[in-house]
Amino acid sequence: MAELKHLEIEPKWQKKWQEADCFHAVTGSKKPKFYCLVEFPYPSGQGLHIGHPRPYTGMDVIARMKRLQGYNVLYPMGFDSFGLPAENYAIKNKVHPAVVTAQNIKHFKEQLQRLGLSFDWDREIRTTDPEYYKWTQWIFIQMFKHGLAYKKEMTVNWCTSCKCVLANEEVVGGHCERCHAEVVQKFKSQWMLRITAYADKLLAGLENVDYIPQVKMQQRNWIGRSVGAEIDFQVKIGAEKAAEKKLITVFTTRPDTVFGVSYVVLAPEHPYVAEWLQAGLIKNAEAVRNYQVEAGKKSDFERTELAKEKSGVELQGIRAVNPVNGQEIPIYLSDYVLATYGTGAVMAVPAHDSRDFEFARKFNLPVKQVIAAAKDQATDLPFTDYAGVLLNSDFLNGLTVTAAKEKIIDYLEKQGYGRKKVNYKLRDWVFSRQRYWGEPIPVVKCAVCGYVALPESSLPLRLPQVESYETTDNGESPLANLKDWVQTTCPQCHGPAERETDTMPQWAGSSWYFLRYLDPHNDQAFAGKEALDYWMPVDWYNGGMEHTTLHLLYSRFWYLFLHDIGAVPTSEPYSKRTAHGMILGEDGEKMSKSRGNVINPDDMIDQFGADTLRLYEMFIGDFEKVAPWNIRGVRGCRRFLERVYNLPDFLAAGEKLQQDEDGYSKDLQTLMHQTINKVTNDILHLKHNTAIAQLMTLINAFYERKAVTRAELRTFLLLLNPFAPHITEEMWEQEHYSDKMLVYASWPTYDPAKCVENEIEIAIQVNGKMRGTIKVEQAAAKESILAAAKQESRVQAQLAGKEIVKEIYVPKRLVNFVVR
Ligand code: ANZ
Ligand code: ZN
Repeated sequence: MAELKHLEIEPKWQKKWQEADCFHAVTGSKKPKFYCLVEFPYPSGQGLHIGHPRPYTGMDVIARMKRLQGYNVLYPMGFDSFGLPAENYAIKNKVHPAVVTAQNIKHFKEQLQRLGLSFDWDREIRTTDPEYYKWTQWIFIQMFKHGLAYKKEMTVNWCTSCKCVLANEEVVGGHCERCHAEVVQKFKSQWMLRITAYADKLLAGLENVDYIPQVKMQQRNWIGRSVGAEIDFQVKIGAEKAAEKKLITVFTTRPDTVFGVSYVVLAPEHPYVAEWLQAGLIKNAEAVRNYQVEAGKKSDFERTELAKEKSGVELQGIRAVNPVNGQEIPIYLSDYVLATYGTGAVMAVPAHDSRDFEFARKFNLPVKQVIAAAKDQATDLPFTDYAGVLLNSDFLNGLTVTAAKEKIIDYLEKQGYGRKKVNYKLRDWVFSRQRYWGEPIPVVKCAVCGYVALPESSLPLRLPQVESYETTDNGESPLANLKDWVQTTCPQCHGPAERETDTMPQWAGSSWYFLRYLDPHNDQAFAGKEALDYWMPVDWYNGGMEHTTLHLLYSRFWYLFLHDIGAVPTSEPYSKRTAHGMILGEDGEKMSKSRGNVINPDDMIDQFGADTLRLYEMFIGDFEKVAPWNIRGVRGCRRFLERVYNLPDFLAAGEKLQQDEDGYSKDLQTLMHQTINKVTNDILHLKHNTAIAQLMTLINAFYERKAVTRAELRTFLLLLNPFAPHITEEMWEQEHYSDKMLVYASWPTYDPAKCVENEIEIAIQVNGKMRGTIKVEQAAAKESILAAAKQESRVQAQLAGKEIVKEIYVPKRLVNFVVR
């Protein structure tokens, strides 16, 4: 038995591929292009995680098959190297984050190269290179010039441990996504990106791309387009006439329920409350102030938790008037209404909204039913279904919800009581971080001109050296300590100005990185027109589900903007998006140091080889589902490869078999064609596990027969190559299939006609009793089948000396001889 020496074979082929630059993608090649992309890693100090090879190999399999099929494949890799962990490490160990980052990248790259991934390393990028972030800054300036980057005073999520502002997406259950410390609300002036201006375009674009359904659904929900109405409620203070006072405008998706309103709720931060307190119009001012303080301590997440017990306080002395029926109703403050959504005010309809229902129960407020499941049918409350009929609603009575909605909006608009309104859940993107290790924001603040962008010719604005990487005590970035750097002149009026000291968030560099791969050394543009026109859009992008509403949405936004200013050729960046599942520990739990269930890829490669690791991670289960690690599975994959490596032992026997024009033996012809068909199509649908299972079936057939023809082995190696590229190259060379490496060969083709089993089995009866079977060609004629049936030995014995009085033939199934 030949020993599979992976520690010799694998580095040998990695070196050969690198020397021959096999995976270099040429812009402008006449071959059809295929751009496949995986999310580039953050080079953490822990090195590559066992989860990384899953998506990288998954796409590598596709890239390798596509190359063999004659495509000009671009499969690039780089490093998303700005961010907190390097900075926290720098703070602790007093080393520059750039030094830590360079070390980490070196280690990561070595690990990636050991996996035999077919990346085009000539195009490697690092978001921390000034030559790279120059263009991140350039894009920011374009957004600034188009009014999409602006500064805003706002309450922000403040991580008490990182001392840093977090985006909503970085707050999980009221805690920092990274360090799990408590997040509180803080008032701060922040750079914002107006992603909301692209809400409709981001939704519309989803119609024209091939993303897995969960991704589309999550992006749609995150954008959260709601169609409804704004309705104005007059305010009545004391005995004064309502009409002379302010209007409370509510946003509702259910204007059809307006006759069922029993009170109005304002967010505790609603600006009217402060005004009325100031003016002394609220009788229970102290209780109201206390309630505001309590609400301010909670995050939006806690406030909107459905299960939470409702709390609130009435604004005594002030009431609202329902415009449709003139009814006077109370006004409450409650934290279940958010200041940041809609108008920060809600018309409460307890009979048809669960939150309002709980609140009304608690505060003893009326519950007025205005919708029933069907006419005259008793209905449990709250009834929140959309399918229903209106009642107790004047001119809306008897209408369906949909019809009532239309009619009431029309009425409100005619009367001047309200208007149709579309709202989005999507918020603008907080784009400032008070940290060191990020792209400097290329803007100065001038006392005369306001915020002014740096001239593009001055980019990159490099990160200056600092003594300490810690956030200043008042929460400013460490750059704020560099007085000489901060003091500058205004590019517009040449008067004194101050530099922005916030840096960009982690998500900046990854919002456009897939464009830099196309032309990574261009110093005139983020990428040249020829490269953009040739390669875009990305044909297939695979990444984690956790990035659906962050990176994936952000990068679409940047790209859609670049398209609007004519900087990129297509309307969407990614034609296709898939997602992979996580790999869990053997215990079915997420791998983590604290659980002690972490598997290190280096150990696996040392012990079993990269081919085994690759094959195992592709065989572990459905690509998009989570899968627990299983060392027995790894050993099984290793054994499979050992069987592959010993297949040449069967070649001598294979040469003696009768072969068809492809060199396949007659008995395995169908299976060969079926396997090519299945592996090809399974790979295209990311069903790598079932493709591998098919190859296992085929090798079992070789072993059962103890023979393989040269052509069968050749096809087998080609089909296995995307999964196990090293061993297949080695065997290709050993068997002298060509004087070139396997990577330059062509993917095998199949004949659909030969995929179907050609022979069928026919049962033979004599006087209705089963006596035997024969195999015949699909297309065989009745006469030849009857003749063959009579020749079958057991049948022959039954027929001997008898007279056949009748021959019955049921096509493709059975022959019955009636004898006497
Ligand atoms: C009256 C009503 C009656 C409502 C009814 C619902 C059912 P989406 O779909 O999420 O847009 N709402 C409006 N602004 C709010 C805010 N700032 N904080 C909390 N809730 C708010 O939901 C819109 C609905 O959520 C609105 O429609 C409003 O309650 C509430 F039978 O108005 B509705
Ligand atoms: Zn100026």
